[in-house]
Amino acid sequence: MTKLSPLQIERLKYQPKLPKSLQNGVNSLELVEGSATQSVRDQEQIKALFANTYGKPTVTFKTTSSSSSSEVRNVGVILSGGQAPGGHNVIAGLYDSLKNANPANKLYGFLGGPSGIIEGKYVEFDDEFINDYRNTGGFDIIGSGRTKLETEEQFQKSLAVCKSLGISAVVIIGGDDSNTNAALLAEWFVKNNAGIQVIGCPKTIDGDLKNEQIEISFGFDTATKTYAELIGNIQRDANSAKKYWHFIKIMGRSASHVALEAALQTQPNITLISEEVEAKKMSLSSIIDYMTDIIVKRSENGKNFGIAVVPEGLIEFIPEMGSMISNLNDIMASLEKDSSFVNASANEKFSIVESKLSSENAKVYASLPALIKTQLLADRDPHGNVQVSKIETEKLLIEMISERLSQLKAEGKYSGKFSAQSHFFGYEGRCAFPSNFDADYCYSLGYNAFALINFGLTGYLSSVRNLTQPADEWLAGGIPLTMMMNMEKRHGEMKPVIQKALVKLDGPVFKKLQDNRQDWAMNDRYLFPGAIQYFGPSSVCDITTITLQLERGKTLASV
Ligand code: FBP
Repeated sequence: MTKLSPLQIERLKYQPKLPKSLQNGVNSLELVEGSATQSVRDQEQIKALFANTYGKPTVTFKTTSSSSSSEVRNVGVILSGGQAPGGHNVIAGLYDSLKNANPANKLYGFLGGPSGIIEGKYVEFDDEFINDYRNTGGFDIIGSGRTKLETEEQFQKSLAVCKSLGISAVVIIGGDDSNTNAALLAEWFVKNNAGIQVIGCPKTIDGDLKNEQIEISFGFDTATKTYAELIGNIQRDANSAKKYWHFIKIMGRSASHVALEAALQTQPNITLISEEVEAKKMSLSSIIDYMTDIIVKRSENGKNFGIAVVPEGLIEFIPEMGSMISNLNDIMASLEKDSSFVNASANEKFSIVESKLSSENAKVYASLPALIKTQLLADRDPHGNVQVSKIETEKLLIEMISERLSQLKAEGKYSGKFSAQSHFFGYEGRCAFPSNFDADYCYSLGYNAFALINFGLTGYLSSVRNLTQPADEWLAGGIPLTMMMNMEKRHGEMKPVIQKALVKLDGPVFKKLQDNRQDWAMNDRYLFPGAIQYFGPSSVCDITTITLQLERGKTLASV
């Protein structure tokens, strides 16, 4: 066996906590049905597209004193999309649940994401295999991928692979796009009498797959704590050297939950929130004004340093940029397949794109530095999204602010020094050792996924809630995936997709930032969260995020 680090050795021994209802295994459960559901929007279209899986009730589990036997089942599991801390524990929970229900049950892991089920690439798990991965970060147990499962051919191939392995249920661990795949596959299997159930698990560090029943997606807790540790360290450095402005872009493809949570944990001088930028219709130029104003004022107070937190998805929320990117996405759907475009030089590509964009959008595109123009043309992901992680917004802001400050200097309105460092925190947090919260939550989600399978459900998302209470009091159940869906444009066409939950500007989490940001801008109130702790007092090791606590109506002592 490969050599393990001391922390790995200790974490392998950690026994994740389960909600009380699941502690006696899935054979002593009773299913309680809630009321029928409907999709968040576009009900008629979603109902027509998901005729067999639409409108089902939410469900919860209750323990019974009697224990039933469970028929033998083979289950397949897929890790889909971006890595998020705790994925291995979802698989460990699913494995333990299924083996506890009937030791003859088998769990197969499809390799490399959804392509594994199409291509028939898999492994069968056993105790030894699973035990090496308990409470570890990463998705390397079977790998992940972003293949979109949507065509008849892919479904047919998936069916053939499942049939050959005797698989009667598939668990897809993924974010909004991957759970959209899960919903499509579930519907197709029912429509074609395949006898194969599909259950989703809410994963994504982005924290945007949530509603009343899904209080948070797994990975958000660990990733935000990891970024907060790094921001805190940089704040200490900035406050020591007092010579740099640090511009820190924080991952989160679309919603700003990650940046907002990391900011509440660290209290930097500037925090941009994409949803606010969109709601206030802030142009790029007005964002530069806002940031420059703080930089100038701090400089007047003798502080030529500071910290600015920028959400990864910002660029798409700046109205003129969002409109240009959406126009660009439509154009790129065909240009990406056009070899004369693919082989053209950078300047030729810019001209081709500008000639195809609407005149307003072409002007916006043309005004950007070449670096950003090139990054905007990078391949779309399989779901047709521009890959915002590849767009260096933090550098764009630094460049534009530098220009603005030079102008002010020339006008005699600024005499400070502006020296900036840029950072992008994303990959640093996606595979961290799961926090105790994520270790417990993920294990419970996986354990619960098998309970949903055992009751014959399909097209459901594993739901474990009441998460600000001790794990004992968590509530296990499921919600129909179609409940979270609406119609959106992808690759130039309207498609059914799970709606992303964005930061609510009238919610308590954003309000906490709003109430404090002026003070944090000028007076340095930096917090230093330090590294995630796994051993020690519960007040340090087991606390959940500020976002979750505020959204669940908790009052915070620390912020
Ligand atoms: P998921 O929604 O699949 O969980 O992925 C989220 C994410 O981590 C985003 O925050 C980020 O924009 C994206 O993945 C980057 O993905 P990739 O590394 O595949 O480019």
